[in-house]
Amino acid sequence: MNTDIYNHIKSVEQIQLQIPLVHPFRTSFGEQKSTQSIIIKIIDDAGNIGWGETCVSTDPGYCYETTETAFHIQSDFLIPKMQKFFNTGSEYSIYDLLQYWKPVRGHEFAKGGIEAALFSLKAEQEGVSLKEIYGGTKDKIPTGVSIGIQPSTNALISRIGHFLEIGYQRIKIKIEPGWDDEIIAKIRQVYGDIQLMVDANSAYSLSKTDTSVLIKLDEYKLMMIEQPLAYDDILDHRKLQSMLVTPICLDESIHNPRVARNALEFDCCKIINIKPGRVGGFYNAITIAKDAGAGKVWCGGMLENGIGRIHNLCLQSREEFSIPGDTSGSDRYFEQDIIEPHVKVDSDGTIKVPNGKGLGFDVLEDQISKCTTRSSKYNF
Ligand code: OSB
Ligand code: MG
Repeated sequence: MNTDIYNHIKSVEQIQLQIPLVHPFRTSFGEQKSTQSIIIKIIDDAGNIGWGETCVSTDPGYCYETTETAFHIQSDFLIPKMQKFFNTGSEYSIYDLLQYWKPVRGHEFAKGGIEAALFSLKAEQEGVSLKEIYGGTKDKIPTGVSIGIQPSTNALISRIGHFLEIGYQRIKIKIEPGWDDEIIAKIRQVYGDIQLMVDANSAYSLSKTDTSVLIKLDEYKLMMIEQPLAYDDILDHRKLQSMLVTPICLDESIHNPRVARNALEFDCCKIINIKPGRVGGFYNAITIAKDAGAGKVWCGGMLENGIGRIHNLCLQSREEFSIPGDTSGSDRYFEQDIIEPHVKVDSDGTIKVPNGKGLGFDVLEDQISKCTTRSSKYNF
């Protein structure tokens, strides 16, 4: 994969946003009413602009990184290193920058947001689409929706109905002990054999009670169970996978191509949810997809705004992404997105991948200003 950057970087900006969600999003680890991600804006000497999103949350419920830690790691370590990198050499590549960042361990989301902005900048520099940069070929991608834990079974049933009516091809529901077996039975009873999967966000253990519930779920022919066990485990998942027919999909546990390879090779899971931010960016996301192959990966989400969403769409236009992902339309998340037009799901449950230069959408800087809670700019 070519990752060359052609011009000198003039400035890098971190823009922290707060955007209200149209519907609170509840999972087994907590509830979210707004998103607070950090947009990265990079400008080169020729005036090209690259955009990326650091899609972290304010609470360390999903992973240890938060908006605060990502802001800190970027401003105190990643951006100064980047400045040095771009001021020392005369030829630059994103891949080489990733190597230069190696002394900063972990903090994949912090790295991923900056890296995404560089890929978007690269597309502008070359005058091609981000889709082309990511090696995408498809013009549209099949998609699904991730539905949080609801106040009642009826509320969940009607919410699923709403999304099926729009056309979403696959429904993912969040589960936790006590909100699992019975509601899944009800969904199957009402909606028959729709493409259905569940995400536990690490709410279960290998206890007798929990494993008996998870084994019982085989009955419902789910596409997969996402991250049933601990966020930092792969070996207990291997034990669990050997007890289940339903494929396990790992999300929280996978932070880089090596762990992804280990998890598949040692049967700890059959499928991997690729969130580019969680694996340190798009270079790693594409490496994982290539290593695993079609049908073994799909693209998850972190309630991204339009900028992160376009990057995810372009990634999914690669051939490996045949399983519908979690990239939903802008209106599923926000009243007003920060790009124009909004991302829209067509009635066949697909989203068109932009073909235009760069992101292929307009970034609404006025809207970004309205949602900004903090920003820092660094001149190189
Ligand atoms: O576990 O996949 C998850 C959102 C925030 C944090 C974790 C997860 C999610 C989702 C929503 O499931 C995906 C999306 O619609 O962007
Ligand atoms: Mg998940």
